Amino acid sequence: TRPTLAVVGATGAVGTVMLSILSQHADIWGEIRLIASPRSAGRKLAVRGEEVEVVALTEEAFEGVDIAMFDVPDDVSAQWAPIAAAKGAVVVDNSAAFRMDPDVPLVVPEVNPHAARVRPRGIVANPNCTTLSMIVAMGALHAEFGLRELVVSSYQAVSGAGLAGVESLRGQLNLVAGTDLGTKPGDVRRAVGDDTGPFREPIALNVIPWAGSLQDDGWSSEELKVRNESRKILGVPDLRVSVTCVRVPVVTTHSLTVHARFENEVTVDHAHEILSTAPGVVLFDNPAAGEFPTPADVVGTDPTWVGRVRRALDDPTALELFVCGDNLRKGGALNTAQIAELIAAELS
Ligand code: 2RA
Repeated sequence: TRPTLAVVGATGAVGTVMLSILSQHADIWGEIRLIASPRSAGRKLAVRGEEVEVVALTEEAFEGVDIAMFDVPDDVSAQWAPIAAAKGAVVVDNSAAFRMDPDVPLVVPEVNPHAARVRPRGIVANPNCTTLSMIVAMGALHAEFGLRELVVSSYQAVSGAGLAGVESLRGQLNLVAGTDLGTKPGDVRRAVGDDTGPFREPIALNVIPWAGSLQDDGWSSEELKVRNESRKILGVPDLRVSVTCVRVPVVTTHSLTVHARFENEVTVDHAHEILSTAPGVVLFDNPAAGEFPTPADVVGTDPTWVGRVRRALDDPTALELFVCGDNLRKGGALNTAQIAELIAAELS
């Protein structure tokens, strides 16, 4: 019999993309049960061409579930993922609640698929969307060259902050469209008003050097996630990682500039060879022809796109790259679905 899948958080930004991915991928599932907060229970959502009624998150909702995907806030996962696991489901969790738990594997199927097999808590974690937007490309380069250090800046889309982030950008763009705003200090802020939604500053006509919550010594939680998760996924606990996270007025698709330093000298040709054959990666790198990835073209696609590959002028062991990945697809729903498919193949 085919496994029963539960999608917990089916109505959110990632949940919505998940339902479309489940409708596009090979249909390996028996029942697909949609679970959400009691507020959304009773809503009907389309998956695999059928309307399915959303049920409320309760212990009974996990009855008979083989694999449960969670895309809910950290505290909801922390409470409910162990309940689902105790009911016998393998949980694939997309919150930060378990990512750094040594008894929970953190899995990217192109990079460390084997890790998904060892899951003492019955939980497998899905990385943060910012880590995921570059890690498939970095994993391929690491396997060939041995990564020593990453220096990263992110250009993160507003949907990383959920539907509220998207609404906020759209609302603000309406307020500034057709004006000459953006020419005097504070003019955008005054036009947009105090309600900047999930962001600390106006996001229309602006960039914000902040994502996540404040941690020690001025770091943001998002920056520490990229560092800690990259180390765990690549299996390099002492990898040197420095990250600055920046929010930009893009709806969906995170971009990152990466300075990657390796054990030995590297060449652009060799890096091109690796990136053009790595599963899940598209090399799009011909600046003479105007070819490099941008979020406007990458959104809605599955792979990690890489362009602007250069060898660092002052360090023959380092590469500079520009990477784009759809934060709701590979950055969230797609990677979760790929992990669930790996586990389903193992269970069957
Ligand atoms: C963001 N990475 O883009 C976060 C969400 N998980 O805000």
